[in-house]
Amino acid sequence: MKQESRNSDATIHDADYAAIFEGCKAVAESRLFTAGRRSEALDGDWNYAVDQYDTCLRAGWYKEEYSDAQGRPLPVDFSFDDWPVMHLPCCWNMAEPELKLYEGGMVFTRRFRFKSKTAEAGKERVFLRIGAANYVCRVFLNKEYVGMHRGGSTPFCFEVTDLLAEDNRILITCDNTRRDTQVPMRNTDWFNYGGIYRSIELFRLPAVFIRDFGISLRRGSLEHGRGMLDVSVELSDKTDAAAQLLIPRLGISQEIPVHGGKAEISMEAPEGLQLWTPEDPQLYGVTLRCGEDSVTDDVGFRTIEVSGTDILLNGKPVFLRGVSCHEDSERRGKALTTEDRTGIITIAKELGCNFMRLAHYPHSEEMSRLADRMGILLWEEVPVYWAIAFEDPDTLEDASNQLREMICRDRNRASVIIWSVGNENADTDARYRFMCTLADTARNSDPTRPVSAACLVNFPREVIDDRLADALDIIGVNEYCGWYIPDFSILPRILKNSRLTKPVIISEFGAGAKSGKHGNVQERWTEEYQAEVYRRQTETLGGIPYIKGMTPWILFDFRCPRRTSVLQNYYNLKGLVSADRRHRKMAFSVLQAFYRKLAGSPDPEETLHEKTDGSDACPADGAHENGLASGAH
Ligand code: GCB
Repeated sequence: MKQESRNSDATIHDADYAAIFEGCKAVAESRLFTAGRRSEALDGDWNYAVDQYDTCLRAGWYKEEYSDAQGRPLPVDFSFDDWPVMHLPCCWNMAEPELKLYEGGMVFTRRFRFKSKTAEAGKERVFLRIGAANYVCRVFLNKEYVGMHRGGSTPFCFEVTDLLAEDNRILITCDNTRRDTQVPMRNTDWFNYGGIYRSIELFRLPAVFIRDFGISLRRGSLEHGRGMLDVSVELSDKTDAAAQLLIPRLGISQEIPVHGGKAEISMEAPEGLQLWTPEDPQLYGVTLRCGEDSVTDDVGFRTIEVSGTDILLNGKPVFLRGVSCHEDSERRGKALTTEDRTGIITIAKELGCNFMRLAHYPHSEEMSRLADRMGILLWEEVPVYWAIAFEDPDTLEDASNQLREMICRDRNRASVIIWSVGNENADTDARYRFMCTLADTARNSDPTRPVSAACLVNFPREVIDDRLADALDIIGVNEYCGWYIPDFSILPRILKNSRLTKPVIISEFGAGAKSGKHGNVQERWTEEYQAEVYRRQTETLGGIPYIKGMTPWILFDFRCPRRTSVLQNYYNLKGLVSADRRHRKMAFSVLQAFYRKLAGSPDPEETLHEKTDGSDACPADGAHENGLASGAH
């Protein structure tokens, strides 16, 4: 038992100081449907202070106590308005040179004015939404604790109606300390950017509002005609109401009866519905009205399903010509601009892709909106990466919440076709249970999309036999034959030994190459070596009937603290394109030619030669006969 002491001081002695800030957790169920809603952004200049020792929480800075009960001035350790300024959203590592490698606690605060649009109490409800903050985030408004959120990549909301005044101070603590029980845990192969790096917004809503709204084309329904549209509605309160669904371009105006705050209806898709495909990404403006509330979204209609070893898009087999991608920019970290994201998809399309794997955590929702518009299929993933604390129930709850938050956020996006529940976890009993629970969670939250995960190969036995495959609809496989596994000849044997009855996506293969470094195909880190790995990989994988897609690692070089060799200079160099997005390495053309051939596009060789200028050229024919170098890198 803890011994009481007469002179203890909670601000310095209390080891459990954070316990009182664990309540009011924002979770997927407290989300808001925000599409088509107007918001008031709190983005902009915030005062900030590095708070390595969590003194803000320990000493209650948010209470702004400048004097004691008798009005005598107190010494204070903070000065909000005089603190330096940072423009949010951003990754703090990119904001100031001295924060480049900072991990830990940070306090952000600003003042803002807010004018209620109605004098009638209870008429207007106001919610704060933060697009993403890495990793533990706590919000205080006008000296009161509002709530907290765990997880670095998904949005979260709090109702702040009763705390708002005309003049407000908001204070947010954000802690990106890596911990073994978090998702991801301490060890990853990407940079742990800190900060509130997606928008901070206020939404004004009516007393009863639309919390969630889903609309999709039912899988399997195209076989029997025009397909069925499934619509679901969730209101903020358990009331009865009549909602109205409007899709003007399809002539739909449909009343939806809501009972106890929920509704689910199905209707036959109208004649003239044009299915969404990557080649023709048709989107329809969809509005849902209910009482005083209304939301609108741009939605594409398509089905995605698995049949035997096939992946069917709109009922037809599709090969997923993909590439993996991190959310990372040399200049902005994870806080990419619309232009950055559009540029990424444009380069993926130039590569011949119809598919991208957004690794290893939920990227901004803007990415899936752009993919909807630009026509690219997506794999979205939660950061259940490597050695998660699979035995820890709190870790499972955290992972499951991140998964639900991602699904709620993006389930109306036609581009998103796969939910991935993790990457490269060792096949233990605890991990099996943990991941099966996540697979079930994904299916319960969204029965319309297949579930996958990137599994490891059993190299000693030369077979893909991860037990998790049983729980997946599509098996993702990471293999680095030609790189971490120098002997390439093992790959055909693995593929032959693996008797897989589900579609497989080779979710990773690749090799490192320093942009502009040339040599022969046996010399690691040269573009020639990387191109040779791509040539051999595509030759081998292209001939395996159960392989229905691939997302080689990776589109761009990315920041990576584990990679300290002078050559890598804290970057992972497996990109097909340099980190500044300017230089396409030779392997880019190899994959591009392969994808063009698969897509039945004009002669890839010709295209290749058209583009060739010395540095982008492929090595001479027959180069691969030389084989790949062996030995560890
Ligand atoms: C992997 C991981 C990925 C790494 C990559 C590499 O298997 O899934 O996150 O970055 O290998 O480059 O080693």
